[in-house]
Amino acid sequence: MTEITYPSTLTHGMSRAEILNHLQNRLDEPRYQHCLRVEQTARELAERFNADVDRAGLAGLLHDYAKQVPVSTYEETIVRNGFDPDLLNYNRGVWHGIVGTWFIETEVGITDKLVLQAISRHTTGDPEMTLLDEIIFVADFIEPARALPIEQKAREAAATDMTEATRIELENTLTYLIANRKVVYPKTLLTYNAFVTTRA
Ligand code: DGI
Ligand code: FE
Ligand code: FE
Repeated sequence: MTEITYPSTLTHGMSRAEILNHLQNRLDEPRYQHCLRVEQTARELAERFNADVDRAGLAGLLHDYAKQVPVSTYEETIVRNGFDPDLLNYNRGVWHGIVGTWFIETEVGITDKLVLQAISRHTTGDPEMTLLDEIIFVADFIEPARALPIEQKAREAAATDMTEATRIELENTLTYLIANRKVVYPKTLLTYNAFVTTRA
């Protein structure tokens, strides 16, 4: 396998090795390995559907960069940087996408809007997802270590139809949240509604 490199237009000249260093500083080994698998899966999906392979790979690699940022750091970041205060009623599951991009911008220096948007949307989705957004959302769910039947079903859908794969994942997310009596972030529900009603 040839080594992955990213164009300096996306990374401001930072090498992939330096990005990996940043990730390793923020993540434990299992989560870091998950990010590497999502990078690879996102690149494969982007090739399959003619999306931007480098943006997909970079977003996949960094998507969980802020998954292990301490809760108190999140709370400070939300208050000090103009994020919706309602976010304080949620948790790292919701924060690490929407607020996580703040850490990726300030600590890793990634500024590409499409990469940051895909990362921002990777947990809750968005009623209007781009193909790149769907690729990151689904790659997270179907990376090779994901072995549940519902994950296999989404993997099969992603062979031909990213919107259907996204819909399967959204159904699973809502089912999981309700079955476990977890609070649903409004955007997660809005995304679900958009995909079950109006999307082809
Ligand atoms: O970060 P990963 O584990 O790889 O995957 P992810 O970014 O899809 O995060 C999944 C977690 O996020 C899972 O524990 C459920 C949680 N989550 C997603 N939507 C919501 C949510 N949690 C709450 N409370 N509300 C939501 O709407
Ligand atoms: Fe995540
Ligand atoms: Fe993830």
